[in-house]
Amino acid sequence: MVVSKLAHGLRGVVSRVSGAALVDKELIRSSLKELQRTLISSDVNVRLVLELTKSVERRLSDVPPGVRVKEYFVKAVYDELVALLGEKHSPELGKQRILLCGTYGHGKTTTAGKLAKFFSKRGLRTALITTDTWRPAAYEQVQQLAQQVGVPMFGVKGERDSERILRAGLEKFSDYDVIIADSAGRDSLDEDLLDEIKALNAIFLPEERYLVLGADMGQTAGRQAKAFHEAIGLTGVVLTRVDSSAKGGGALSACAEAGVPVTFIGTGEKMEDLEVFDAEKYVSRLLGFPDLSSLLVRVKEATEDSELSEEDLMQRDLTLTTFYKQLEATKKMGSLSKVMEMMGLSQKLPEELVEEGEEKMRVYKHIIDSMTKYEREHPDEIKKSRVERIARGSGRSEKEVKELLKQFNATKKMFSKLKKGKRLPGKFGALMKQFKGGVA
Ligand SMILES: Nc1nc2c(ncn2[C@@H]2O[C@H](COP(=O)(O)OP(=O)(O)OP(=O)(O)O)[C@@H](O)[C@H]2O)c(=O)[nH]1
Ligand SMILES: [Mg+2]
Repeated sequence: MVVSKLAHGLRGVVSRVSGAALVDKELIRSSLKELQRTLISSDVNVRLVLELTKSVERRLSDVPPGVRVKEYFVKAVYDELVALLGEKHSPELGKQRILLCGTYGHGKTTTAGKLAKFFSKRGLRTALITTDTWRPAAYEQVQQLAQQVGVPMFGVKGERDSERILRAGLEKFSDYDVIIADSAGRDSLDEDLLDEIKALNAIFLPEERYLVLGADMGQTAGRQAKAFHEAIGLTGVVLTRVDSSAKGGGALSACAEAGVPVTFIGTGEKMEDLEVFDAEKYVSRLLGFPDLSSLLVRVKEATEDSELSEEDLMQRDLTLTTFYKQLEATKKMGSLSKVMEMMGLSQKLPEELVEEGEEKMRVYKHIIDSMTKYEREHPDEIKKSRVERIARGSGRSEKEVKELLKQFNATKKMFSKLKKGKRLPGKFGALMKQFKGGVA
């Protein structure tokens, strides 16, 4: 299996460090080199690899008390790999249309069958439409898959007009929950293919627009993802043949970089060989580290203990260390804005912060990770040259670093009002407690 080459390399690195009696600079240095070699051989872009190892190195200069360097190394490698490879997909289990596109032979039709099985198994009435007028026997292939997974299909043998087929299929399956449309591929990503997919997209108006890509594309997957994304606004990539390509790491990281999330991965030729993509699970499996999850929890708790106390939250000045915690807590509480509004502070609330959601938080976290401890505690001192360095280190733009600082300052202002609110009696006092509870 393909992942195993990457897994093998990663496990080697992690077990060498975690099994060492003494973790010194030399061991870290050589382990990071090995990590680089492993990722590059999985076709991860060299720049991303260098950023990743630099990040791990940087974090090791700031190991929280109570955590051993080797544990922190494993945790840092885990975190950085998760950030590199993408996110977690949560498929909508409701009424939807899904359009599959891509060049020849990457697994569109197979994926159409797999997805049909996935959704129908979850109790949704699912149907397949084949609009492929190019591949000989495309109709029969879909017919066979549909039969295998037990869903109806629609296609018109001999019809050359894919748009007409799609319209008729839509009519036929108008009362179905999930309609999956397979499309024709081409040798390469050309105008003809993009025009056809744009036309189908305009008729179908699908909620999900997935590009199907083989993992053997490696980092070139990013280029295709971008091109299709520009054409029809992809909502995701389905990465196939993750089971048989050594370049899965490259393809996953390239899609994440291109800003198109990997939603499902294909892990074999059979209809059940489809997984919802979850970067954390995927990386845990790659690392295969015994007891990884308890190590992660322990390091997380120790880190939180050392970084965050109630005092930090309410009495001391807000720092970037506590800021990130608040972003997370705000999300957990659901609607900070409601609480704030009741306290008459709604004008001051940096709404975007709450709304822009997870992606922003991931970016912010990445940027904050690239700061030194001193910078996190003294954000006012982050001036031009530090902004430049942090941007370089985190692989984000200077604009984003500045934006984070701006958001931080806005929150800091709001926070000082909140602190005053602590003295408010009755209802407001209770609200404050609630806020504190959410944060702590
Ligand atoms: N090992 C493995 N093989 C896969 C996977 N997905 C698809 N395949 C195989 O890849 C080959 C091509 O799959 P298709 O689904 O026909 O590809 P397509 O994109 O529809 O091809 P065209 O219609 O010709 O453009 C078939 O042999 C599939 O069995 C996967 O996740 N793992
Ligand atoms: Mg096909």
